[in-house]
Amino acid sequence: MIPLPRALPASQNCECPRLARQPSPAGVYLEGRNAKATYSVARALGDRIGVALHPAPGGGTDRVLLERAELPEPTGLPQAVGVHPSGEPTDESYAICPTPDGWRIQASTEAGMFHGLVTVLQHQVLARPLGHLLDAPGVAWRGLSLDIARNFRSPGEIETIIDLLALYKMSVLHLHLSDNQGWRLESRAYPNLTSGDAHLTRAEYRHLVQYAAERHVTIVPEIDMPGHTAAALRAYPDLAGDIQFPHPLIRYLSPRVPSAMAFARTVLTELADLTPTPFLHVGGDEAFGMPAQIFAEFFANVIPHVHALGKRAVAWQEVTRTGALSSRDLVQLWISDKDAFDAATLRATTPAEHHHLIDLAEETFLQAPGDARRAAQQGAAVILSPSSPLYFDRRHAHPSARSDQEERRERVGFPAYEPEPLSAIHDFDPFSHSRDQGVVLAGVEAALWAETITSFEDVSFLLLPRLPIAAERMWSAPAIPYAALADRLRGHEAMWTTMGITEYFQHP
Ligand code: TNX
Repeated sequence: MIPLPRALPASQNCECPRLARQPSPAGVYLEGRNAKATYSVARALGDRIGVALHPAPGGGTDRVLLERAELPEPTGLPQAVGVHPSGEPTDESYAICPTPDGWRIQASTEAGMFHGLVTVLQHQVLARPLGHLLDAPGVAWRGLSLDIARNFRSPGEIETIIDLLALYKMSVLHLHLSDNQGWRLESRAYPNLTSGDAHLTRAEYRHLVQYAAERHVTIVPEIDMPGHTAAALRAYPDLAGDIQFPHPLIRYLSPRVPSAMAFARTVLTELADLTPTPFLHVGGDEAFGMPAQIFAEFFANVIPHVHALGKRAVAWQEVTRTGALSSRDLVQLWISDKDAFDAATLRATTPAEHHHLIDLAEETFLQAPGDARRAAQQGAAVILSPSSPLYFDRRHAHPSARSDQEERRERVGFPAYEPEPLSAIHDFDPFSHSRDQGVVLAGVEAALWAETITSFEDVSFLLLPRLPIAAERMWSAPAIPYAALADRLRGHEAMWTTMGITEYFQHP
């Protein structure tokens, strides 16, 4: 099972029988007085991975009894570290106890009951005996950031990704909704943003928020500003005012252009109206060529606006340089030493007309080493997304076991990143990483950027089997040798295939 439960063996005073029951191929029967909502969602997830979940009363065996109750004994596991995306501390723990005719799942919250059911569903596919266990996550914010701006993903494809997140007990889908290449969420006030381009309608976005919430996944939407906004400036050229940008490839929203500021505030207001949960991601990365003072003015306006909407901001690490964030907000750290911006090499390999652009980019990257310290000083907890090893838009280092995947392996992944093996993700430890950085941990997010992606198959090839490996580290499951994990991953391929995912990296 992935993630591996954190406290497996029954404790001494547990009344659970010391047996481990074999899952039945015919599926399981769900009972529980208030389990109706959980039942329909879990059945839908079961259907996706090929497990039949029947309503009670059913057969005499293979009954799963869902019980909302305080756990019968302390799990011995500390409360998850970090910030839950609901904004409230949330108990996600559950216990499973084998009974004469099946299993009993106990949890004090819907989220815990759902995780328990997912555990049972996975066991049905893996056909391994399931005994007594206690389980709870080690980190509250367990996320995947998905770039649907560079290459759009349909609602159905996003649902599949949400199902994968639910299957691996992750809690956040961060949707990168806008960038230079496209704006992917319908706006009422600014309809030209999406005209002619593939995008989510407001109704589709609302549906996805609901679909995710039912699976205990929170969508954290991102409108990336003030850089990465060329798509908005193409749709509404007036937003540029009379700003003289320092390079033809540089565009940003300036707080000194009134229409640009009205735009930023309005699209965030619309986003807040569509999003019932507390966090809105406001971007803030790579605003190349934007004078520091003007960048700071932008966020001095935008962050209080987010707060006035009743929301909390998440921002890329560059925003720590503005002083606009408060302790309610979260900072996402992404720049790894390993992928340091190498201005010298870039200058040597790019035409001279772009050298000024490289200088401007270098200016923002040179400040990166101070961002974590600034986040800590501002009392903002951080989401760890170090590009190494958590950016999944990185080529796989090892050849695929299937030679017909080699073309894809060479093509997909950001070319500037050195390819990495799957074991690099398995070696990532959020707790030691946050200690090294001297920050307060909010959570962990992997990220899949889409510059090199042209299809859902490209997505699944970069995502699997990396996602379950990362999920296991986010859950803080006991670390086992990588070889054993690689073995366990094999058993999951059947679930992905049943879900209709045909292209996952066939790790050697
Ligand atoms: C950096 S991560 C970016 C993205 C790119 C990504 C490629 C971040 C905040 N900005 O715009 O897509 O690198 O991996």
